[in-house]
Amino acid sequence: MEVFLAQPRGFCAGVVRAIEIVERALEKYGPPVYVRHEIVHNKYVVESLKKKGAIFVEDLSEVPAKAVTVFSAHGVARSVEEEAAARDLSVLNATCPLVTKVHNQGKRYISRGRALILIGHADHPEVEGTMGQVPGPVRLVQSVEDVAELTLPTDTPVAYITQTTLSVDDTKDIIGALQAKFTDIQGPDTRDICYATQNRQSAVRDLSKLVDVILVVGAANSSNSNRLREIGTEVGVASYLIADGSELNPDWLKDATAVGITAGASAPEVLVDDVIEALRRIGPVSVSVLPGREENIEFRLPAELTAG
Ligand code: 0O3
Ligand code: SF4
Repeated sequence: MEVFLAQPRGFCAGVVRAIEIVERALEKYGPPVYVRHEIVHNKYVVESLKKKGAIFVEDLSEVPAKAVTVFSAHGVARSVEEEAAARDLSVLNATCPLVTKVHNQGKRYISRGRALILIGHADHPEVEGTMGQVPGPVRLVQSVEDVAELTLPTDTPVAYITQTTLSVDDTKDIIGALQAKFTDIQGPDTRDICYATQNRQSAVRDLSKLVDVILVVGAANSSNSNRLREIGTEVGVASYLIADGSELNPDWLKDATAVGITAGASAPEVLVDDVIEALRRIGPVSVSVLPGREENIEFRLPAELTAG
């Protein structure tokens, strides 16, 4: 069995930064450190940090007063920031700078008097955070059909922003529908889908040309990982999202001679290794890494974790 690894795959700069914030907070302040929501959408990462003393909560009411509290990479609404301030929590914000950039764009558009449209998935924490960061109503659209249902007059000055982990292709279609509907519309110069999402989607397309089956390593609740699996399926390659090697089903490989592996932005490389090991238990494999775009983006940590 030939195994091809997509490049790039796995951790993005925002995920590396978010995990490092929790680790450094544990070193600097000692456990426990509270984390609101999974720091990134990956059980293995969350369990590893739990072992080091992190406590994960969904609601700040579960955090004792004054405790060190980290906001996850996906961002939070202003109401969450306000609640943390009211409860005197010591906050470290691990929101990815590229998510914060989207928040700031939204605020700018609203301050210029535009009606704001967010392209994204309902109930996703990043969308909840972005909707709760901008001071004004936000209309959420998830599809071209949703655009048709928007009741705003078509000459209303509007602006759009997007979730960072969407399908590049679907988003192009939705932006196209918005531009066709509204006469005065603005959007960010480059779409807000982040570099890591775009690079991983383009790498899985390259991968799909060589393989019979695609395995995407990532969590079921990880938006960017789900998009990678969808792309594989759309181009006609059987594609499966798996958390680790234990979820590999040998039946998927019955007629396959070449298997492609990629990983979502929140999936650590040890889990890719674990999937390769699971393949080896089925039969001999040779592994090669595809050529792909190099990434060298790094984000700075919050100052309080780097000083002294
Ligand atoms: O947003 P998504 O569900 O893809 O989040 P993950 O899986 O934790 O990956 C990191 C991406 C992120 C924090 C938002 O851009
Ligand atoms: Fe930031 Fe993009 Fe990674 Fe999300 S996927 S954490 S926006 S770099």
